[in-house]
Amino acid sequence: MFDGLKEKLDRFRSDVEESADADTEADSEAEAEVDAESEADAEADTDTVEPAAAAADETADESDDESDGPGRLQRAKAFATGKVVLEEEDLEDPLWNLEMALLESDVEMGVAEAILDQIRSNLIGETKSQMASTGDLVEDALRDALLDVISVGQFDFEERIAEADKPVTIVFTGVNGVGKTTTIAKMAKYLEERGYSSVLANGDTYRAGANEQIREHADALGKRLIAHEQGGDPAAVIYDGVEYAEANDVDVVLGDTAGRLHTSSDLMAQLEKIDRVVAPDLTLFVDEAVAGQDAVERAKQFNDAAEIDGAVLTKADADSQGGAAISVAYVTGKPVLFLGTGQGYDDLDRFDPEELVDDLVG
Ligand SMILES: Nc1nc2c(ncn2[C@@H]2O[C@H](COP(=O)(O)OP(=O)(O)O)[C@@H](O)[C@H]2O)c(=O)[nH]1
Ligand SMILES: [Mg+2]
Repeated sequence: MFDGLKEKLDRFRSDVEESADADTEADSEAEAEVDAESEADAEADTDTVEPAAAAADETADESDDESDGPGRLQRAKAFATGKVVLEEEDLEDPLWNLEMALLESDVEMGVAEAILDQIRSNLIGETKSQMASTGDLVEDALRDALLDVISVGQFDFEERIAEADKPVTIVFTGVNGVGKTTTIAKMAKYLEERGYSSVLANGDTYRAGANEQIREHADALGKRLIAHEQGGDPAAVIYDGVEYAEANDVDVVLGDTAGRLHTSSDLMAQLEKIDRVVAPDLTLFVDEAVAGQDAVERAKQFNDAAEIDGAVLTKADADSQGGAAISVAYVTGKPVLFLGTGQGYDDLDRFDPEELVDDLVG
């Protein structure tokens, strides 16, 4: 998952390290001048985190590169006192490369800019009282910046379900083929494992074969399915699902919808009607992680038409870019709550921003 993005983020780290090291080498040729810049380089040049007192000696002793010598010692002393770490010029090229890499990974433009701004303000002129390697500093800055954009709007889904009046109605929206019906089946299993009963309601009355498809899942999972004839009113089906749940003490109603083009005003009118008739507790937008920018754009449009509470990104198992996973929350203000990671019923993972960032940067 997101391996391509991981590589690109790692490249940023080595870019900054290299650019800081290149500075140091240039300085060591004119080693009489130990100025603020080389102080920064000395700190940036050391890869290990060591106690302050030992740092000056050890860095000089252990290093076997061409910058050994008095100049290096002086810089190491500067390093030990913990001064300015990195300068804007050290970061210019790496940041440019990072921006290109993020855009290539389908990270939305505004999101990429937010990430860069955050990294810039974290790294440039940063004074550290404790020593850390350039790599560590870059890693921390990346981590903070990513977490900031990824965790927008996060809430505890399970807590929300636990605290809501029952039945809780969850409606799934999104275009055709992205994995709504599969996600509903996975969600029924997910809820069952946490002690919640559920009923499926097939609001996809549009597509031929939709009833049969969701019925297969319902049968496999031992869940009740509420369905009407093809061409029926989706709001009425989900409404019936809620009535069934109320009458039978079922905890959660999982409402499917037809996935047609987000540009279809017809469909959007349908979602509005569902909103009015059923007043769902949660509306979850489903799209494919692999769709990248398109998924981000659709999330925005669906959220505008029938306000969503969160998103599920499916097919993350096939996505190496990660652009949608990084961008959707920042762009819509609504959190990504789950990732679909395969076709099995167990392949639904709670989206945990910290875990994802650890995975991407760690
Ligand atoms: N690899 C993978 N395939 C998925 C995932 N979620 C759904 N699919 C597949 O995507 C296809 C379309 O899914 P479906 O639920 O019918 O989409 P819907 O039209 O939005 O209801 C099916 O073949 C699913 O098995 C996922 O997380 N990973
Ligand atoms: Mg479907």
